Amino acid sequence: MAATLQRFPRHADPDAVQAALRDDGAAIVEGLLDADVVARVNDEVEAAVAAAGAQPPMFNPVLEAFHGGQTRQVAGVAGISRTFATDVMCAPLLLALADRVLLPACARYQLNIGHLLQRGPGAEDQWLHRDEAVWSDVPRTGGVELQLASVIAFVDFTRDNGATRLVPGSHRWPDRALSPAEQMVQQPPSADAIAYAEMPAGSAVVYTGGVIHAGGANTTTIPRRGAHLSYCLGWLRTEENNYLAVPPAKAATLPRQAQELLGYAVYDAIPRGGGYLGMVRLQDPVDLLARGTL
Ligand SMILES: O=C(O)CCC(=O)C(=O)O
Ligand SMILES: [Fe+2]
Repeated sequence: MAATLQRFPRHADPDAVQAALRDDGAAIVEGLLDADVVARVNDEVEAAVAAAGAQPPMFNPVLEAFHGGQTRQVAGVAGISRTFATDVMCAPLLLALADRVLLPACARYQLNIGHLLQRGPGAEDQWLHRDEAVWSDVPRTGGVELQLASVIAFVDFTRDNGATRLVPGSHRWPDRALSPAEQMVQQPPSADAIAYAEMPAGSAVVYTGGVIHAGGANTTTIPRRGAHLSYCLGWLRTEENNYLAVPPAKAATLPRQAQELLGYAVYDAIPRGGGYLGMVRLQDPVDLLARGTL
């Protein structure tokens, strides 16, 4: 018997989803996106997905191995698909969860990465990992979550076509306190500890950065198109350089909330007794963007 995750509708009480995140580290939100949003994103990314087959190798071959040779990757999706930047990245339930998970440890959170991952036929199981390992040098201090992540289905996710695999409760395992390198040599989770995020297109599996998970093997002929969308504390370096992925001229065409999430807003922790990060010419860049003077 495989492990399971709690499932919620899009209009669920965010507190209830947060409770599931606290217990299991992960939860499924069915119907997070309307069918027309799914269709528009699919349309807007199509050319980039087609071009992804001919991309130069990644800067570090380990990353090719991490996603596997059959996976088409498109980074910077917020700069490619306006619908992704507005309706997906700013989805109210995702932000309500980010408020709850991340604001206790920051004055503002930000987009960490918006990454399309199309696991093609023949893709093998991805390595099980914790996403927070990217910040391997941040000391693990009790209870502070660095990240709220999601994988959003842009086709139906099934166990056979590569649905994300997650290990509920693994955010509470003691090995989380080890360095990422030490975690790699721990005993892998047993098969029955793994839950499969089977869900219809437009649904998402949401999880915190300490949960062990990975993409699944695709034994079908259908490419599994998903988006890895995650937010992190506003004082961390982001996985993707979002200012370059969505440069000012493009960011200026987006709503202010999207600009803020992309990192254009100053990080102002002065009311919390701290300082500020990310100003330009002594101003808040998001205001300069609004005035057309960035
Ligand atoms: O593609 C998936 O289902 C998971 C991807 C993932 O875990 C990652 O990119 O960190
Ligand atoms: Fe991951």
